[in-house]
Amino acid sequence: MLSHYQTYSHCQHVMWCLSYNDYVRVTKNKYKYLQILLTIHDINDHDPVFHCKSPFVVHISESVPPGVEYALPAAVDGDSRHFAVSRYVLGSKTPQSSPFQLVMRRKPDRSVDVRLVVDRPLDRETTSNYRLTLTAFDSGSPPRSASVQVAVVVLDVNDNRPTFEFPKIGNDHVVSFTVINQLMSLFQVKTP
Ligand SMILES: [Ca+2]
Ligand SMILES: [Ca+2]
Ligand SMILES: [Ca+2]
Repeated sequence: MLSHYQTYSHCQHVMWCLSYNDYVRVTKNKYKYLQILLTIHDINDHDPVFHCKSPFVVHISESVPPGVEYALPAAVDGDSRHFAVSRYVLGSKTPQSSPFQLVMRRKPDRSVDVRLVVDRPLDRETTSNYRLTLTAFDSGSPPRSASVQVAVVVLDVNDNRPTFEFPKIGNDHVVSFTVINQLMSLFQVKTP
């Protein structure tokens, strides 16, 4: 009878290792130590998943200088490390070219830090929001993927002076000048 066993998870490419250890009776007075190691190999049967609302909204002031970073959501994957998320791609649905870059850093605990980096100066008066798509790919062949929408809202700062707008000269003004000219003519006639 095998009554003692141990389990190990995520041993490199193996999802589960089960080790059975026990003594089995061979003859009436003879026992033999038996160890059975079962390994269950992983396959890429899970998609990456983003556990956040879509769109994921990021507010960025138009005054931030290039280089400033903002945290983006990371995807999780139920498979072993061999088939987990390995890369991210940032796409843009905004007609204007995206002023953002994507940076991915592996942390000591093997989790990933995904960051949106401001690559060029922003101007709210030119573009006040950006619609981006963050896609996570795992290491399978072919890779499985998941996407989340990222909405960047550019916040206003007081970076514009007040300016005067001069009215265009249209028909109304032509009429006014005409009336003034007529009045001045009359005045000149009546003046001795
Ligand atoms: Ca996977
Ligand atoms: Ca501006
Ligand atoms: Ca502004």
